Amino acid sequence: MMGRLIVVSNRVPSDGPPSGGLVVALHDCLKHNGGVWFGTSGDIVEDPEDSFAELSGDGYKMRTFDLSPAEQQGYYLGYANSVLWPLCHRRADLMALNAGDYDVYDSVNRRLARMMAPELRPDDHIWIHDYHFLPLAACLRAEGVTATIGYFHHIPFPATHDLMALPQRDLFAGWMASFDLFGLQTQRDVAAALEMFRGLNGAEQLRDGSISLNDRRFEIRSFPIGIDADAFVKEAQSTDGRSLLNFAPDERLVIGVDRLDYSKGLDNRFRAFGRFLENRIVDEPRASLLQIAPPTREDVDAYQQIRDALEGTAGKVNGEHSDLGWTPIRYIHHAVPRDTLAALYRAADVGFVTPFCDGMNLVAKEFVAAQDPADPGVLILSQFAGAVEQMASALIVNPYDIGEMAQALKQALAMPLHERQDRHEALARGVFRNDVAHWTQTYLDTMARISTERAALT
Ligand code: ADQ
Repeated sequence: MMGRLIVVSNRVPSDGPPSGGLVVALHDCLKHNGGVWFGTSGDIVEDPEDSFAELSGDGYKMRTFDLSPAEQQGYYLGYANSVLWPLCHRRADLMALNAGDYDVYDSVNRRLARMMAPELRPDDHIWIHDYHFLPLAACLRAEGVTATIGYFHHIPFPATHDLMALPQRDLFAGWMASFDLFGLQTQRDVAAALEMFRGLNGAEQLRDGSISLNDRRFEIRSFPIGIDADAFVKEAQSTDGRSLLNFAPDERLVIGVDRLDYSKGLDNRFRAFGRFLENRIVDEPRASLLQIAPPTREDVDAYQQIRDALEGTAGKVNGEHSDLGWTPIRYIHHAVPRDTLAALYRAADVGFVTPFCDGMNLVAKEFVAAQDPADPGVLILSQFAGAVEQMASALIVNPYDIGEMAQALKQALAMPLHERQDRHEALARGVFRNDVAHWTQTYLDTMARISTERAALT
């Protein structure tokens, strides 16, 4: 790689050793290439300074900046998580269009660009992550930055129809065109992005697949994110997951693991599990649903309602089906350590992953990686998770169809060993081959190619 790698993400792993597939993968790249990781510190202070705190990473630098209470509200909770998140998850109806939030979002991006620009070099490769920083390349260009800038959108690309509901819709294409590479999770997302540009004055799709808009030329490509599958196997084998549960010996385990978010389809999942229990034949072994769903973004209104709704549905299903020794839905509201999570996946007969809309969904991949290939569990996967493009051997369901999901549970729990093994083998091949290291390498190779092509043109 030619220049330094510069990473920008909302948070930097400044509080202890990096954990989680993406963070570890970015950490490894930076350690290998050298470079700088920029992001917020997590501290909210009254008058944040217009400068970075410097922390040492392992072979690279971290630069963090604080947010003011108004910035935390307008930039993070407001525009990023109450406008762009619902917009991208087909929930334009949940957008909270509060006057002023966009201005704060814009000003945080401008402030960051102003602080970053003096530290950047023309041969740097800047890799910006996620919807908190959609305007950042445009802001950096305005500061005179000429380096190659890539972006990765971890969540779905918004539908053209929904984008019309965004007051800043006219700015969206310009934000994208200020990057050199706009990375998306899936082919479906690329198609949605191209559709947006097809209808746009001044935009043209060139023969090599790149887009030209006014004086800019950039590429839109898909890079399906993966997990650190090898690490996950080790974690899954570290503990016997069933020993952590107070389960009857023949009790079957269905597992769901999600942040508590309206995009994850949790209420329908519980209702489908209830329908499955209604149709159950009495002599069949019991199946329980273990749902691990730590609350997130509790300061955002839409998130406060989900917890109540879910507790209501779980209470109803449990009220109808529990007996003295059995609670069919066990619902845990907090994060669990990764090795515990991995061991629970391995102990499960079914991974129940049913989002209404999801960029990729790493839980589906983690579930597959954690299985014992000799006796694997079955993955039930929503047709609306980005992961579905690579995981066709799962049982694919429509998360709006309660009956179909209930039927899929029945099918999964009755699936013969050879079919489980065949499906698992096909899924595992993809999960191990297209892991997170492959993802970072493919993205960075593409950025390097673009940077070489740009240099040849000048
Ligand atoms: P998320 O919406 O957070 O990510 P997902 O891809 O499923 O969704 O990743 C969640 C991660 O958090 C997984 O690694 C999971 O193990 C972990 N996790 C969830 N609940 C947990 C719990 N209770 N305890 C411990 N760990 C837990 C966004 C996009 C996704 C995209 C990813 C990565 O919304 O679509 O796949 O980024 O690009």
